[in-house]
Amino acid sequence: MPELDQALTIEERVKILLDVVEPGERVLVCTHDNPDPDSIASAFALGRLLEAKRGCTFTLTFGGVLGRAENRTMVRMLKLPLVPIHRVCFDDFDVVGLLDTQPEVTNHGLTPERTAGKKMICIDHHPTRPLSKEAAFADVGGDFKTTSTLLTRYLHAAGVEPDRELATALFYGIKSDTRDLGREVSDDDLWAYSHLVPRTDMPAVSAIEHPPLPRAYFTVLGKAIERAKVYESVAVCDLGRVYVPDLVPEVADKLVSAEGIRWAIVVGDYQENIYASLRVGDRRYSAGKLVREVIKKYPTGGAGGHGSMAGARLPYSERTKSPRGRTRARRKFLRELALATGLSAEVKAERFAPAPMDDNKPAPKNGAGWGPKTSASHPRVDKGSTIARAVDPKASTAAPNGAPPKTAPKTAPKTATKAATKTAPKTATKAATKGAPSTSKPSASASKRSI
Ligand SMILES: [Mn+2]
Repeated sequence: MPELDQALTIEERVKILLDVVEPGERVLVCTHDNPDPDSIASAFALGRLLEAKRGCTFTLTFGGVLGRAENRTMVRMLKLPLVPIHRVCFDDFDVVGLLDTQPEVTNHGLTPERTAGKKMICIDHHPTRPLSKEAAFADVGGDFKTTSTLLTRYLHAAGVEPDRELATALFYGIKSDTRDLGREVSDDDLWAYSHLVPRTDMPAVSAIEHPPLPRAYFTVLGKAIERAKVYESVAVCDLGRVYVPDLVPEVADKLVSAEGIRWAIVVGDYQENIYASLRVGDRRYSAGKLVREVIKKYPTGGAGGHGSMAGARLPYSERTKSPRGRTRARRKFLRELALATGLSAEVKAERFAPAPMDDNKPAPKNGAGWGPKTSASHPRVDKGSTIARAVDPKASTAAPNGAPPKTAPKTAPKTATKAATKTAPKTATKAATKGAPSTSKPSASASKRSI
């Protein structure tokens, strides 16, 4: 089928979709690998839509790992009938649905061999891929910021009322994909969100958003904060091995939330692949475009994403199979992604997080509080490195030399000292509050490493 004309109304699209599926056909609906809430919710919705309008039976399947604690809680609480793809017998189905990704993107289990002779339905809000027009039905691209938005509109147009579980799943799909509508959204996204509010189980959403976290999660988080480096406004981190690939985007989300960070780029090692995740907190940039540009050099890799968030998966090659080779490959990829943001290779690395406070020393007088420390309260200052060196395993494992950088005295912000003196605060708390504005911009050079 040629690409669906985006000028078609939702009613017209639904009609075309329903014409593609025969009554009673068996449908396999598939998310992308390591699915996010948007993919899970929209896949479930397509199954329900075809069940209601065509009397189809459907199986909801996913590839990869259901990693994020939020997503696991979502599936458990809403009793979503997800089946791992390795348990699926493809001969049992006439129709395959692919949601929130497209056949050409390699982040899903619907390989051409598995889907040969079956009708493909693809619905995705990410930019159109040329091969999607070969699907029996493809509604891809468009102005929707989530696939759940499209499916909410489909259900509405078809007169199918979602039950509480489905409505909650779709609501959470939209909420999480748009970060509470905080990212650029279309009128359709707003409509779908408000349409779902009265149908949603809000206590369930709250429970999903605050799930119990495995203790191993904190280990990874600690490691991430320890390892992360900052080049100007670009935070990068090689997580090394992770227990679920979802930790890579999760850490990227955390890093990009830091003050003064525009880009967060995180890589991790999971089974035979490098997982990379990019976040950008500035609407003038597109993480999706950047990652697609970089992945072009790697024919075995795949990438997807849009404005503020994107990801890539790159299998290790024969040449990079050894543990050292894997590390080298990851850091090379990380470096390429970082440089693609426009960063100069000459920029020096800083620690992402300041060194922990020393309990035995008095709190710094300049009101640094929990913010970035000046060199005086920064006992660990690593040797200098540019991004070129940071990707060299030797350089990155270099022991901190413990000496303050030569530039240190310059960096004690004069205004901060003055402010602190002028206002003559008697208590440290006051100093912290008053002095805060002068430290809101991280005193970068303080933690910069000298060559
Ligand atoms: Mn999505």
